[in-house]
Amino acid sequence: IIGGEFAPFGEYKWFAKTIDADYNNVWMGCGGMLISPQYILTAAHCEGSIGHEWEVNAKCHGSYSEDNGNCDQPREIRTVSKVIIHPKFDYYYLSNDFALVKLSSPITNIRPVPLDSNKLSKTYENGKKLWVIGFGVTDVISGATSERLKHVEVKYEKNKKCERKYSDLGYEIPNSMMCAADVNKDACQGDSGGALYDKENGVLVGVVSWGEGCADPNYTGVYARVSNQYWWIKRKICNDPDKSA
Ligand code: 4AZ
Repeated sequence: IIGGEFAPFGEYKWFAKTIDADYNNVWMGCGGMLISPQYILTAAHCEGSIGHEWEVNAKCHGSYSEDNGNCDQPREIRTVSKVIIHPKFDYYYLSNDFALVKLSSPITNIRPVPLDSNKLSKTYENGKKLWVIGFGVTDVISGATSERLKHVEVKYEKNKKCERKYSDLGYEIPNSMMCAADVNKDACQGDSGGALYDKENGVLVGVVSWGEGCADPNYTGVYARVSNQYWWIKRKICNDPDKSA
């Protein structure tokens, strides 16, 4: 997260991150969101790390030494029982950059984040304020990431306007994507799979996906648009014969 602040403890308990339990629970470089008791929504291009373990509950994220007693809830760690990559995910264009991760057992003490089921994000005007959340790069020069969860307020940018910026690189911004950033505020490497959150309405509207650089005024951060694939997500989870999911 570029230009952000530490997220208050407990604000995004549904936020999750990839870890490797075989290596001291080291962070594996992607984020995700608990969207039902047993499913995490993340980015398909995080494929390399999403099959390891997941840690949910941002209240305690990265607060091993600096929580000042705020971390009164145990972090929830689960192995993965299934990974579902969106069938139309395109690694070259990064279109439909969605993956669903089924956890080995449900998480019952954390409320999942509601999804944008009403195509709310399609009604946004340029400048609509949203929040990006993650542990990714905070400084482009040093490449440093954050031990503690960060968030930053960014502004929505309509696809046409965003696509114009990317036209010199020949990149397209189809409906399955959406854009948001602000001056010196953006998602960056390591924020992938994390959340673009409409705090006003309490819904998850995007998944951190890609962008040319970070906080570059010439290129806006790009997200997978949740409302575009809401029914795919819903169907996959609801059709899971395991009813606790
Ligand atoms: C990445 O590499 C990445 N500025 C994610 C988001 C952005 C850039 C890079 C957006 O995961």
